[in-house]
Amino acid sequence: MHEGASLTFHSTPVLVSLGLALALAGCCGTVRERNAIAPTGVRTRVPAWAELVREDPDPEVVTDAALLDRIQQTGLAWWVKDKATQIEMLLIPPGTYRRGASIGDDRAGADEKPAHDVTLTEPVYVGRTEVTNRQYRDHFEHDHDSKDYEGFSLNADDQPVVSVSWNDARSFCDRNGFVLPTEGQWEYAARGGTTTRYPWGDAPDAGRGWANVQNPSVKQRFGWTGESVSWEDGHTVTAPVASFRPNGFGLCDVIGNVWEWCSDAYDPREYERHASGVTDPEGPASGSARVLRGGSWFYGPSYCRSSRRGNYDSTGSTAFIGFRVARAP
Ligand SMILES: [Ca+2]
Repeated sequence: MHEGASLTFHSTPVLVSLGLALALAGCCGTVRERNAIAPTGVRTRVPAWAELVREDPDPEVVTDAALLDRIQQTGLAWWVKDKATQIEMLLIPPGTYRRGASIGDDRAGADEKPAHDVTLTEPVYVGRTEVTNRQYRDHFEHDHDSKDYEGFSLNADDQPVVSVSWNDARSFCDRNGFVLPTEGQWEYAARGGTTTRYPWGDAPDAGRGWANVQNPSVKQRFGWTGESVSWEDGHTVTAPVASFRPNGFGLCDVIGNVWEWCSDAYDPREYERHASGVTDPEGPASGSARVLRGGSWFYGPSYCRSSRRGNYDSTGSTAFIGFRVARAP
């Protein structure tokens, strides 16, 4: 098995006439709990469903002054924990960013073009890490088995859950009051203020310490062909979540570890339709292929770019695909 061989990305989505996207829109449009009152002494607002971890952004993590300002302008706490599941979440503020192929990116696919402005009008909390096996088992499917890959376990409590379809991820979210991030939210969150190909810049080889991707010894062990990064990241398969440094919003593992399901149906021509800009995009109204973002432990640098768009059938699951959750304040 080599890179890309076992995860075939659809070039065209199969359309189905389900009310799925409508249901999604309904979830995303839930009335915000604007009246939640923060405890005395806390300056920022904490959602009713959450408890406070840290009010203000860590200046060593959120280093971009504009992002810091946007976060503080919301009046919402930066880092919270969902009371029911203990899933940690970080505030992603409203804003406008450039989505799609980074300038000069010769690895960018046609579906990443043209780059265009995306405006997000509402703040959203996004999981600080990918959902773990423990969280998935404790709050959805108690006997879920993420299995192993050629003898290397994917099933430890603190590894990201895999062997979950988009439908499974949606069901986990429905059960626990979450939604999946939209593709528009995902890339904004993943870029963390950057305009480069990776959160660490344009050169894949500068990413050491940032991500668990296909590294040379793993490639050699499994006899894969195709590209890998030049550095060793210390992980043969999935790494325990938050093993690597956070991005400009404080999110961990947005690049690498596991592909992350987004709520959107996949349309390779989505960006063409939005060439002049778009506000709060949610993707096509229906489609059985759903968007995947961020690359994974199994994939090399082309697949692990911030703008890379993957997709897979909503009923399919692999050892490379997991998800992170989102929730309105
Ligand atoms: Ca690795």
